[in-house]
Amino acid sequence: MKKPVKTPVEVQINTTAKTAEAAVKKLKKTAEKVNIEVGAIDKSKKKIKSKVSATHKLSPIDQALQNHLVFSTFKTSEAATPRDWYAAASYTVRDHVVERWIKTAESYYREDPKRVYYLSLEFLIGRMLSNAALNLGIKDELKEGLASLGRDLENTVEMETDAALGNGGLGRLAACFLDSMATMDIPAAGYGIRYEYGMFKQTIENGQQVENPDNWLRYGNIWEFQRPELTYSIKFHGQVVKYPTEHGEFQHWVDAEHIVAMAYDVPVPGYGTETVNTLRLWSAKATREFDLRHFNDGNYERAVEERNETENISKVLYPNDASMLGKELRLKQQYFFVSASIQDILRRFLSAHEIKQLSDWDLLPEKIAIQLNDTHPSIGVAEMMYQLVDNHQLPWDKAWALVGKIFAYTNHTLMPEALETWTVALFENLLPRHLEIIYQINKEFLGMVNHRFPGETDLLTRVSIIDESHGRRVRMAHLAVVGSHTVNGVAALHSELLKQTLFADFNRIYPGKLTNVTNGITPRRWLNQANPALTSLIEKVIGADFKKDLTQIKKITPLADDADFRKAFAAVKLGNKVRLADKIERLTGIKLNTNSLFDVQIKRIHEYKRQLLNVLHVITLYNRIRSGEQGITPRTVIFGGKAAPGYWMAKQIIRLINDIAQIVNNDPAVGDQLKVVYYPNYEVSAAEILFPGSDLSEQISTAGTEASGTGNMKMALNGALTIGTLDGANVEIKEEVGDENIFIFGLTTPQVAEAKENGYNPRDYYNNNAELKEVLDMIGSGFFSVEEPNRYHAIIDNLLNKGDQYLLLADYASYIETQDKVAEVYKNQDEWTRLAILNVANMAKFSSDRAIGEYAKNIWNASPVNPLRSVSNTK
Ligand code: 26Q
Repeated sequence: MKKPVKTPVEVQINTTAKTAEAAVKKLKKTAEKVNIEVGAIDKSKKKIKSKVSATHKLSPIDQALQNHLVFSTFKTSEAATPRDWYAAASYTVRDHVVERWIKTAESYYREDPKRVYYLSLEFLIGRMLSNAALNLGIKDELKEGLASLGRDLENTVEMETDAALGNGGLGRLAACFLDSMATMDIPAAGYGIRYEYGMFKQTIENGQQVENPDNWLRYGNIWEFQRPELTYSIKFHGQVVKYPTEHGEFQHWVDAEHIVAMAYDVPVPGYGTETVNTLRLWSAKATREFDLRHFNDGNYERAVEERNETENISKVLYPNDASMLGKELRLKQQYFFVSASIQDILRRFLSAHEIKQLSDWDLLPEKIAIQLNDTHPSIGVAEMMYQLVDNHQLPWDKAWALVGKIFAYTNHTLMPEALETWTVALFENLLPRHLEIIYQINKEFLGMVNHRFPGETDLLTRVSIIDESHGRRVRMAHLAVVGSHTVNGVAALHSELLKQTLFADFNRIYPGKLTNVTNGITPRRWLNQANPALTSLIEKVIGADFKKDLTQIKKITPLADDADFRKAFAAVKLGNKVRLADKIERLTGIKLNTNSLFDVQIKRIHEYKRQLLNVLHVITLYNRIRSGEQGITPRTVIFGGKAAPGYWMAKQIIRLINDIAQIVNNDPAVGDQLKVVYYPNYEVSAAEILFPGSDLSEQISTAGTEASGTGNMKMALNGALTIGTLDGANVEIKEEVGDENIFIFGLTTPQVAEAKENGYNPRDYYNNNAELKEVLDMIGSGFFSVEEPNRYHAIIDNLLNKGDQYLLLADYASYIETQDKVAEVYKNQDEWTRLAILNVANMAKFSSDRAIGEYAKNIWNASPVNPLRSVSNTK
């Protein structure tokens, strides 16, 4: 039997037809297919007509650009600055985004699919205009439109300030995942904080890092939509009162301070689809009541002060990426955004589903999945319990059963100093009710463990959510593991190590809970947008499908043996090197030889990533040149990356690199054979120029320390060869490209562990390797810091006398030998190009689409909803 069409307007939203007639025709066809009443469509022809004209009112792009320039920026084309043109272009593209955004929201509302919520303290998005235009398929039109008005697309997109709401890998992964979820039509949303100041801007002054505030919102943000009506109240402090009822003891959180979270929505357009998902970022606002309290007291100043303190919560991103620091404000940030997000998630669920009885709540895990990006949002486990038990009066056990089906947690590090713990005292003061909830979770968890593993008291101590041995601290990773149904690492090796070390006990307690999803990167930004020349070369030979389905890129494999293709590929690489060299000259004044090997290490500065090992190689080369060695392959060694402001040793490493650059770059004996560059303020927009211009990708962390790495994938996808250890995703890159197409060196993870167990002595290496000894002596004696010969004493002391924690000396010889091989292969440019092509060809696995596919299938149980396909026929 045919069902009547409930609201014909709902149906017509799906149409892309440009006229009412075409829409009606199309709708009738669809209606027949899905077995709904066709007559109703004719009856609502008038409504359809107005809807069609409303949805297709967008003007041609050149006209829209002109209109926006005048009406949105209030400038004539004579008076417009490049930034005004950027604004006009953004408004123009944004109009196209908004149209699809509404359709997407409507289709999710209609279809009521299971939704995925990605909770992250960081989203390192970078620029949006170029990416939005690309994903919407209107980049060429935009380019032409701008050109017809005498403007250049490249210069226009350059005016946009990066959205740098993240530190590094973890934040950029979140951004790549948003792109993939939208592209794959997954009904997903990101939740985070709208930091007023993102990652600091780095300048290099006298060779040293200087941090400057990132006032990214100074000129406004065209890509966000403030939602002043969408607010939630967030509580801090206060106390818990307990009172008995006939159903047992109840707890109430009272006398708390209230802070308002206000939503800002950022569109996330998918590539080659109508889907536009939402990234919802929360901003802290003081409440009105808050103000009035003090105003009424006549204490105006106190009112202003409190207002500022409150709004500080979303003021600035913590620029620390590898060590946990116990700042109260950081925990406040975490709870602030998690509470707002979970309230928002539950509000959406409750507005779409009628909950009449307890069993109706069983629908919750069928409709929502929450992914925790590291432990930073793991307070969400306790917050969900709080919402369900205290606010919605669910029995504890029922609520806990639901929580266990909703959350999943991704771990991004094994480094002990990065593991999040908070003192019980801080928790008690800031979130007293949540501490009680955590105690209760822990009590039941330990009860279960004790029951299953009787007598293993050490086990209980080790896995407890409360660490009793370090002055009582809450272990956020344990809370995340206990509260999640799935825990994943981010590369095969990392996940294996999680099972064997950090979470070995949990792997015993919850067999099967630990799993792996190897990271990926979005080919839209990291190939198509960053490297248009390589993209069009590939497109010419295999078509454009690889952008949405990176498995297609394998098809270029045979072309590695095609001399013409190699020539074209090498020309593209050279073009990208020229582009990079120009940029570097503008930034630093250093002129580069674009025929030299561009050897690039760009990532956060950290001892475990071993920028210092790279430095040792640079000095080794310098010494060989000075000693008159012939036949050295000319190299440009490029470093880039930020050090956490409080990480003194990382800052010393930056300074050392710059000191070395001064000496090497100005030594007439060196000439074109070696140049050292420190690329200042490495950020997403810089990465888009650096990756395509690289020949050699440095991925040289001590085996067992880098969870995955994603720069390694970006480099290889842009035709760089990797020199790396068997660490993180390098292991899988090697598997994909083959042993002959990657330069692997150094100790393996078990060898590193063994060396440490057997009393590793770095001095043995120093005494037995003349080149190494010379290099270290030069640094230690002030060869690169004549004004202050002792400047790098601590670095040398660490390596020679303090145990060389990351085994640089143990890996030095192997690294140098492998670099020599690299230099040899590079001499044969044609062979190098062949290997580079094979690297690109074998990157299919490292698309974030593949990663998201695995999350959706194995962890979220989520399916795509395409706003074009979805038709209201079920409800
Ligand atoms: C924690 C507590 C308090 C303050 C700050 C932090 C904090 C913030 C950021 C701790 C860690 C981070 C960032 C970690 C990170 O970027 N990890 C990287 O994640 C990538 C994506 O999975 C991996 O590829 C990298 O290997 C990993 O280092």
